Amino acid sequence: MKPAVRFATLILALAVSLGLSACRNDSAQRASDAAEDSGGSAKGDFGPPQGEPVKAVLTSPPLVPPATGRTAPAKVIVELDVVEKEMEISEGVTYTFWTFGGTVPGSFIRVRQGDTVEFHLRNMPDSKMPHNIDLHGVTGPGGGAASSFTAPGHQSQFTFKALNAGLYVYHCATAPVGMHIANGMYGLILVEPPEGLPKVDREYYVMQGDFYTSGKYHDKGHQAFAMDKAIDEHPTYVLFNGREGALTNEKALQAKVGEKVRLYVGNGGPNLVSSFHVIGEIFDKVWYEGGRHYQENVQTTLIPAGGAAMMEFHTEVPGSYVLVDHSIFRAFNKGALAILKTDGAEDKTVYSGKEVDEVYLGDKAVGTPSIAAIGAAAAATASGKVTREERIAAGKLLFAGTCSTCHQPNGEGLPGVFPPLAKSDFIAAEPKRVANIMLHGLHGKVTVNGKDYDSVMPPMSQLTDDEVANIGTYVLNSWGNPGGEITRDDAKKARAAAPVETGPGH
Ligand code: HEC
Ligand SMILES: [Cu+2]
Repeated sequence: MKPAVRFATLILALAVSLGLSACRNDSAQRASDAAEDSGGSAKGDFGPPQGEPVKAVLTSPPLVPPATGRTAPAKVIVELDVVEKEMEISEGVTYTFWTFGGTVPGSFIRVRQGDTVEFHLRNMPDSKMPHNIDLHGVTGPGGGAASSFTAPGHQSQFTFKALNAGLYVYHCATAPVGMHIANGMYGLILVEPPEGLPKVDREYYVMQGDFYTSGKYHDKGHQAFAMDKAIDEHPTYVLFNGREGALTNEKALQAKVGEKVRLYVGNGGPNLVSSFHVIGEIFDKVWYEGGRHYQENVQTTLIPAGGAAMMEFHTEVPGSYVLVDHSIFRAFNKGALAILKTDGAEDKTVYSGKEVDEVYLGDKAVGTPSIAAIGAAAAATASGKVTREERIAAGKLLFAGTCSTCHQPNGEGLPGVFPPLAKSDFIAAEPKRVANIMLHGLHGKVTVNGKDYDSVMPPMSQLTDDEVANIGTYVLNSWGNPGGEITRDDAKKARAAAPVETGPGH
């Protein structure tokens, strides 16, 4: 090697190592380095609390309290109320939740490593059950559970030092523990590392839970807790923030293009492990398992029942980003779906455009009429006075989410593949069998408006009788079909009946 070349190589090597060390000065990187070995709980005691006691700011989901901003250990007072209350779990479906702070998940608690936390748990006088709290961020037997057992109308108090930094689940641990958790008794407590977390533009609090109701998914009215389903681990609903649609449509999470977003995501369980994913985003960083190390460039992160993770991403292009449990039937058939709506200018060099909403979301898309029409029809049905118009309005939305992918939003079908429902002579010949076709599917040769189809429509037995009635009535009253009504009774009969026969004779 000639000296000049050798010199250039040296300069290059220097530049590279300088570049690297510049990157290491980034505060996030420092946090990560510190996490190489933070010393754990043995190094987490920064001495006695200093200054006046501070009252913790608690927030309801999806909000997160501001950073503590403290550089010394404090005494922090947390006051949390247990409230048993009836709330909607889905449109037109109610459930008696047991909550920390009146919400599912419970209030978000934020403290700093080394803080001394004086915890006050109050159980409302109108509660029917005793409750307690086990915080995974507590060092000590039961995580506070034994010291916090609280009868209705009573209050208890205990104190702990937050020795480990991280994102921790808290939950009720009163017997039967599974039932208390299944009813919504969980939340998150963030113990910030001493140097704090890197600054971001938005922080949100999302928590997954699985729910077990006496009726099926979308059965309307009040639903009781189903212990047998919980033991079998067969949830009726899998939800973010305790309600189907808690974070969609007008309640979607918000961000702007060019922002850095951090999610604090917990999983209350009681049973399922979440394969947490955001459709259309890649997590720049995931503090997996809620600990102090991060992984970069992650598509899907596992969040165990009773566990949590923090993740960060940067938004480049506008649109709706869909938070799901990628065990995907949970997202589209049990409710585990939320939306982050990002506004701002397009960048066609990053993404050419065309919204994913329609493809993925059907009736859950942002901007479509709210699913309130479905609730209105359900309420009317319950009172025995549902009108054809109410059924049609609800059916239209359900059709969009259930049938339109194949038969198309305008009912025209796709030539040679999916027969038309519009002006269908097959429907006109026997309108009531639409209910049977929905529930049992259809296969074998059918002729619709002079064209033959020999394909398979899968059965959609997950639909409730009401949903079948709504969709059926909508189809009969749309696109030049003969009109009429499919009633709940028709649906019930169709469910019990044999599938429609096709082939010769039809
Ligand atoms: C996965 C695609 C798919 C979905 C989703 C689907 N269908 Fe079908 N549907 C088909 C196919 C394919 C046929 C024809 C089956 C055959 O060839 O035997 C069909 C046939 C029909 C027919 C009879 C033929 C006609 O055109 O009149 C009706 C009525 C019907 N579907 C209604 C519905 C309704 C209502 C829904 C929503 C609840 C629905 N379908 C959802 C694929 C689908
Ligand atoms: Cu409880």
